[in-house]
Amino acid sequence: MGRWKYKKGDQSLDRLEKVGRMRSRSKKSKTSQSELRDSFILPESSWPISDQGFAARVVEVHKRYCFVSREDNIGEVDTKDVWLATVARRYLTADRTQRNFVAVGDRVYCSTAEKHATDTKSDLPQCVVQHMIPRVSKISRVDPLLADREHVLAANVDQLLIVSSFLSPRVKWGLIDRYLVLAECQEITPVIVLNKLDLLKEKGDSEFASNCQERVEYYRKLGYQVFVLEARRDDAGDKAQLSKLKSLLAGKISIFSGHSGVGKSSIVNLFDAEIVQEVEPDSDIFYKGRHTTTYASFIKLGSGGYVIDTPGIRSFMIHQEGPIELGFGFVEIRKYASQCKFRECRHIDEPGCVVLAALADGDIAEWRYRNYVGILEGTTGREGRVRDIE
Ligand SMILES: Nc1nc2c(ncn2[C@@H]2O[C@H](COP(=O)(O)OP(=O)(O)OP(=O)(O)O)[C@@H](O)[C@H]2O)c(=O)[nH]1
Ligand SMILES: [Mg+2]
Ligand SMILES: [Zn+2]
Repeated sequence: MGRWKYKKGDQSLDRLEKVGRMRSRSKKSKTSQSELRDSFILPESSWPISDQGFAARVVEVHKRYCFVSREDNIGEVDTKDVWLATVARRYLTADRTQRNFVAVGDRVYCSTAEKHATDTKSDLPQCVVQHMIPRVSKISRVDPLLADREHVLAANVDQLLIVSSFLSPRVKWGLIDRYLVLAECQEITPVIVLNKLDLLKEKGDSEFASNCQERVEYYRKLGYQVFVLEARRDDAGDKAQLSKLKSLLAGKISIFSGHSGVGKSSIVNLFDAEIVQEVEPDSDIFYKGRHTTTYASFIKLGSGGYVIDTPGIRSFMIHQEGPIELGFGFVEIRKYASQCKFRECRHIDEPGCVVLAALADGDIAEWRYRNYVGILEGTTGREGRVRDIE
């Protein structure tokens, strides 16, 4: 459920979209669809100057509408000032390669709308999204509903917090690696957070525990920040780590992403979130697979900075197609890839492959290499399907 009340069963927004579609269709010959799309994305310097307009951040996205909050000229978002927004009708038929027009974190230009214009029962003030600033970065995946469409989960973020739990649910290292590839390619700083240390201590067998320890050290050696937390406890297990993470979040926009039930909302709540995030109430050790957070939302932290708490994702297929981008996303492969005999080397069985030599020497961990191959083969497989990897 969203954070702001919007009465279910109110058909006005659906109607609005249909009307928009009909009107735009009749004008289609005058303005091509791609021109339409291009005119939606406009740098701030080209925004129309109007008393009725204001700059805002998208703070929550629903199927037919979104919520935005005003942003001042130094980038402060007043997350208590919430508006119900719809995208301007003229864009609704534009060519879509993406699931949504806007994503959480998008910076938009809105014009105020008369209440009766959208005719909703919401008490919130209403506005229309007229333009969007080109995105600086985006976190996106292949849309699980339509494979050739992109689903942008969030835009304009500075940091990606990759959250996993050791157990309940069990950590998926392959998912962490996919997120790392995305962060490397988008030039977003990744931060790895491993939660539920208490469960690892209580329930994890020694082999699993030492395996986890080894991987944490390997990521740290690669230069990644790794935090190990117990978010259920007030002191999160380790005060020093918590205050370090707090200072890392201050002054930035960070997205928390990962599977459902790993403790994303619990961690957000440790940082004095302006709006307390709902957490799976049954803190039973066995996780039941319920999604507690259902919409990504943009939250101001009392301790400084903004975070985007997201619902747990079931699948995360990335867009990186070929070995060059993928090899770039694995930093230790990137280090060697330029020395391979062939520029297009996939580092599978090519002669003169320096990556394979580094693997044989133990410079590249086998499990990381396996994840690289898993992603590569998954995305280039004959059936064109993306296989999930562990
Ligand atoms: N044992 C243990 N449980 C934890 C810890 N952190 C969070 N939990 C529990 O794990 C469950 C899931 O936590 P949430 O914060 O709702 O997880 P989430 O990642 O936000 O889940 P979604 O919103 O569904 O994506 C809750 O019952 C928490 O109390 C921890 O460090 N140890
Ligand atoms: Mg949550
Ligand atoms: Zn190679």
